[in-house]
Amino acid sequence: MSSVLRPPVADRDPSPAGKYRPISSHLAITPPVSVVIPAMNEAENLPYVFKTLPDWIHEVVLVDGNSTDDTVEVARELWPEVKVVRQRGRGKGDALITGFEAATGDIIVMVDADGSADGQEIVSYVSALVSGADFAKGSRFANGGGTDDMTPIRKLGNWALCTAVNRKFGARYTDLCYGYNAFWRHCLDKIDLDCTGFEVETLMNIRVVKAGLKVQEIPSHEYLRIHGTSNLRAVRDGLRVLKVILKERSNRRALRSRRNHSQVISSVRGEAS
Ligand SMILES: Nc1nc2c(ncn2[C@@H]2O[C@H](COP(=O)(O)OP(=O)(O)OP(=O)(O)O)[C@@H](O)[C@H]2O)c(=O)[nH]1
Ligand SMILES: [Mg+2]
Repeated sequence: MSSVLRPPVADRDPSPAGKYRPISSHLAITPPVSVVIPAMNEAENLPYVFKTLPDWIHEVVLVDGNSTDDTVEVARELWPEVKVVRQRGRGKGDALITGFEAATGDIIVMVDADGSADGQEIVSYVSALVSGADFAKGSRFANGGGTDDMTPIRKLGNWALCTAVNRKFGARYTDLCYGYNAFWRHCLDKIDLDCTGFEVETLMNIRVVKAGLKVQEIPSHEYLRIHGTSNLRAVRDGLRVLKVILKERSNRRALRSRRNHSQVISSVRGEAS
């Protein structure tokens, strides 16, 4: 089966936080980087996922969705220092929120466990963050990105939902429902995630815009899931995404009218005094 990909700490430079670590031929960074991987029955795919992770990352947090296969054992075999956490509830959103809480790095990268993401791209995400972005958002439709995995109908759905988010929230996204993203830990305080399912990426993408964070899209290539079947149900999950968009929009309207209302009250008070 799998063999150890990560040498034990004693055999490598532990690269303590605060010290510069080279992450490419022309870039060295100090912030520790955590990779959060939601995984539900992905034992067969994990060797491909871990194989591409760069060795300069600080920690890997694997969030197990009560897998009934050897997901946890395989992860431990491949990456002996992996931090395994079990999610409390159900769904990818719940898993990611659990993983973000467990991660200790200043930078957090979210990577799917189905073998569709190339860990070598992490350097592009991290480079964008250390160059000033708050949120590095993967895009399969930005120049240089691509997908082997999406059917035409899913592309159409993603495009329609992405257009709705751009119109309603003033974003300029080329992709919406994609699981490969990275961000500084401080973003979590501003986006306050509260969802359970596949709508999680959409919620993040909306809330980072609402919070006025600096978002940079990173061209990314999505490969085919290697083994197993997708957990995503296009219609069910598409509707969940749409519901989140509408809810975030009405929250925004309610906030705006509360603000206008309090401005009116304070100007009336000002005139009266
Ligand atoms: N822990 C946990 N992980 C999950 C859950 N649902 C999905 N995942 C993981 O989230 C990642 C993305 O799920 P996929 O089933 O590949 O869905 P997708 O990438 O949106 O869809 P495809 O493009 O068809 O693969 C994978 O690593 C899954 O194992 C869950 O309920 N709990
Ligand atoms: Mg997938």
